[in-house]
Amino acid sequence: MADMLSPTAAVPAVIRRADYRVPDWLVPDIALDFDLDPALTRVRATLSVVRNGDHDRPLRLDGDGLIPLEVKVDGQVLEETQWHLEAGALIVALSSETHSVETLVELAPESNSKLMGLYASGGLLCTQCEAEGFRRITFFPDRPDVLSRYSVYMVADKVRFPVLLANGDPIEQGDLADNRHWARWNDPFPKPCYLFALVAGDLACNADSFVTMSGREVQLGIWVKEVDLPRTGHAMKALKDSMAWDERIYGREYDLDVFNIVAVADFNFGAMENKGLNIFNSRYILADPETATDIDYDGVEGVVAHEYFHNWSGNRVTCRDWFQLSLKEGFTVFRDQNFSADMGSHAVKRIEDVRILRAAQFQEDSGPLAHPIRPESYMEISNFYTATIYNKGAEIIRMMALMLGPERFRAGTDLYFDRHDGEAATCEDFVLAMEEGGQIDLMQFRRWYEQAGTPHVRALLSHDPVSQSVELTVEQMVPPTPGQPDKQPMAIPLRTALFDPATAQHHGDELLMLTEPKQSFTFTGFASAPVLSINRGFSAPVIVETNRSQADLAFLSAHDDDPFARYEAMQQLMVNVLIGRIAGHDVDDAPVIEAVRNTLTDPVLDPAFIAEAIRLPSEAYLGDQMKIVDPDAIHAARDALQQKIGAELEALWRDIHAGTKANGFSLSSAAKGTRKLRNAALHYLVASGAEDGPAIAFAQFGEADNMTERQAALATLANGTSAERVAALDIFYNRYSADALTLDKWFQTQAFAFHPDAVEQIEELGRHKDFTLSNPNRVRSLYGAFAGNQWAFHHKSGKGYRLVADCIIALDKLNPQTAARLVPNLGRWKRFDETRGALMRAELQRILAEPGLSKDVTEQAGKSLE
Ligand code: B3K
Ligand code: ZN
Repeated sequence: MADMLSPTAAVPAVIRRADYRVPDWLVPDIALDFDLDPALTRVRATLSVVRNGDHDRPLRLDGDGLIPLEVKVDGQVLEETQWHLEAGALIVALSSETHSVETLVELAPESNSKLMGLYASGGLLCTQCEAEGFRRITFFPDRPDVLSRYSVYMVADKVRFPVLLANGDPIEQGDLADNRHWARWNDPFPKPCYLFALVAGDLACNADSFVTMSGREVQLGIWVKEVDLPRTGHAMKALKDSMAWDERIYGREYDLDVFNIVAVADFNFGAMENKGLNIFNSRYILADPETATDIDYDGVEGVVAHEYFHNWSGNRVTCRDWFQLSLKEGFTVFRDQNFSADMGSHAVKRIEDVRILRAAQFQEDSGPLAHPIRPESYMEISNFYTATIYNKGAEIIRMMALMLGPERFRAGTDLYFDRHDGEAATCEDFVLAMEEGGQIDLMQFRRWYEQAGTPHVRALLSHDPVSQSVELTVEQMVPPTPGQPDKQPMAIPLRTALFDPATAQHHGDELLMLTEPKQSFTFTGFASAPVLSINRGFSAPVIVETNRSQADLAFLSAHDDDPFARYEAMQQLMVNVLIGRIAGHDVDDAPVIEAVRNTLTDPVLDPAFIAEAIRLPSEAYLGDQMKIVDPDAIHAARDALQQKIGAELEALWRDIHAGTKANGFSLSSAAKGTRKLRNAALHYLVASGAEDGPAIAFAQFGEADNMTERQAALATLANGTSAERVAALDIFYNRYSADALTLDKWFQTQAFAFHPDAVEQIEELGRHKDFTLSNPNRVRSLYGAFAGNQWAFHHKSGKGYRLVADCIIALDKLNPQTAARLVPNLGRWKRFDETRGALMRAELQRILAEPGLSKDVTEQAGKSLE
């Protein structure tokens, strides 16, 4: 990697999992004293430190950009010769087994554009510490296996910062002279410093309470700006539902007397599970029908649940080191996915989750940044909050839950929580608890933690009419990934059923365990050839290839009783037509059109499922099926099929659209499903080319009483070049420009749109007066969305690549973490033709040549070039 970098760039150090050592010093207690002010905050920290083991190594307290104004040991001020700084860390030699160490530093939160540590957002002061932000607040051993009890004292101006919050329980507060006031909070649960949080600001509270299963009353608060208070109801409901769900499903009760959530406008990701004081990106708290789509509502519910669930899977049991990140993230995603499924539709939730996995994680797993869910090394841990750690991590837990069944899985999680409560644990600890509590051998299964890459499974069914038996031959192959050229076979659980085409019945669902490179399974009692339904429910995160005909897939798309498999059959039917045509074959699209018609007219299907099933695979997913992605051919083929489905079934689309006109807003699953189907119908109707398409979309845009329908109509119009497009975008802007989250949708809808001048439009939007690099949501809405618009981003001129690279370079100077998130889009150059590949590489090299590039972007761009 060194030779990829410009001669001046420093190569960031590599941290390896194998190098783990227990901490030299522990910190059982810490007292923090904050004198808060956006321009100049003083932080005094008093640490009780205890030598851990028999060694004479000095105390090393991590720091990032901190200058110690004072260092005391056991109350005595040290001379400057008695301590020194090493790579930002404070090094102090200590003679005894225990000491009290005190430091004083000054911070300028208002100039903290990285949004890590203590920073200012919209008049608030707030913190973000995971993964390594605490070292930007005070000197401390910033690693998750150092657990401390925190006592926090804060002083601030009472007018600007009337509310002072921190982790744990409020102890006392009082007034001071000069309009200042103070508050003290204590957190009785020892925690790693990445879970520290404080917030100071002028906030209003949606206050509620929850009685836990043991009868304790917990005070709940969602803190937002006064004007946003009416938009917090959904988040509060989600919080209470999550608390009840975790008691019911996992037997886990909340432990403190208060639970607070604060919404902030400037946040690097979704939310943060700080103990007793979650801090959220406001987009995952605020929702009302005027501004939030159903997807936004579901996002609020899912993220509130996710952060709440971390109280056990993450906080009570935390991670020993950052290589174990999936221990808390994979498990917690699995928990939030199941919660959301229980709150709505299991079938639709599974389809949505698999779509996300395929779009984000499968791409990652087949590119230069592929890594196992428990990585072996990293340069910057912020780069490892990935779809692999989160979403593939959740799939690994899901497979264990499937193999064990609900009771044994629960026995495993009970053992895990009980055994490791209050500890910093490892992925291996989790697997051991599953083995012991669930009575299963997971020796081979552990490879899912070690090997990167999405396994390919080839399943071929052959029927012998004489013996009336079928043989299913299954082969697996795990592709090479960076640093892992050769792979061992995985343990892959495949839920399978064989359908009798005459009766559309099967003899039960079987869990086949694939453990060898190649295996055969024989089934008897089949006079005629059955149809194979495999990887039902997406039981394993693998790519399955079969020898099923279009007729088999059409059959399954109409009859499979596993909703995921039914959806999957439909998708595969569509993929086969599109990929065949892109390869120049004359593939008949009649089975697709018939399957869509049958699905639309099946009286027993749920509208939300129908809307999922009839959707064409995304351009990116089609690209993933090709060795070399051809964005233009994909776009043309998909557009043509969409137009054909639209035109051939035009009457049906019109009927559905007219018959689903909303009658008052509701968040019931039925109402949400109806809106989803209505929007899909509108989409196909406009795609059909019907002359009145844009007018119908424009009418929906104007008449809708909710953002789900309004935004979908806007998105549909944004794809074309109609006069209605311009009018709708203007109306939307004028109506919502004062609301940042809704204005993000205006940027995002245009960034996702298929428009002939997409790249120029993005360029112009980047210069818009409402665009800013200092708000991560805005950056993601424009450049993040655009980079996901395969056809536009991969414009053969390379203009799209240049735009995103320009953004990365400019943003890196302000906020490296968010800048680095954009880099992987440029990294899949091996999958594109030589011209595009060379253009992408050139942009990566241009980025790497930037002087002063962050460790975050250096790691991502460097690895992407390998
Ligand atoms: N644990 C945080 C993510 C922190 C990301 C730091 N780069 C939110 C979550 O996963 O719940
Ligand atoms: Zn999480």
